[in-house]
Amino acid sequence: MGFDYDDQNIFARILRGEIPNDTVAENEHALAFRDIAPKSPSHVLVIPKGRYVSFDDFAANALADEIAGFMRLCAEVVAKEGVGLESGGQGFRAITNAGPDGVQEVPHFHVHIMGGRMMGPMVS
Ligand code: DGP
Repeated sequence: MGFDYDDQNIFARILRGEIPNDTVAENEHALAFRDIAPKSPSHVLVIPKGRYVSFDDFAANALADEIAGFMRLCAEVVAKEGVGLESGGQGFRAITNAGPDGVQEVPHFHVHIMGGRMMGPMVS
């Protein structure tokens, strides 16, 4: 994979079962679990099971099946959380932070799916 990956990052440890998580959904390629410090009534993190540091690493280097599995799990999460437009929900925000300027804390690619309230301005 493209970038240096730290096997001791917290999400790698969650994937290995070393740290518990509140799982929302899972498939062959991805895991979705509740954020430990939720910023909205529904705040779920979706991570690939592969060793990808950030969005650009995943986008450039993941296999098509991994990308499809990841995206389909995102769809499952928004449906399960009742926020997806396809299932009559009010909508949500899906964001990913990358690197220092993106204020990425955990160096394993993840998307935040946040819903259950109206979001504020996108950039802060
Ligand atoms: P960021 O890398 O800045 O996109 O955000 C990382 C998020 O991960 C942050 O919202 C808090 C969450 N987080 C950090 N450690 C843990 C953990 O051990 N368990 C869970 N469920 N979430 C965590």
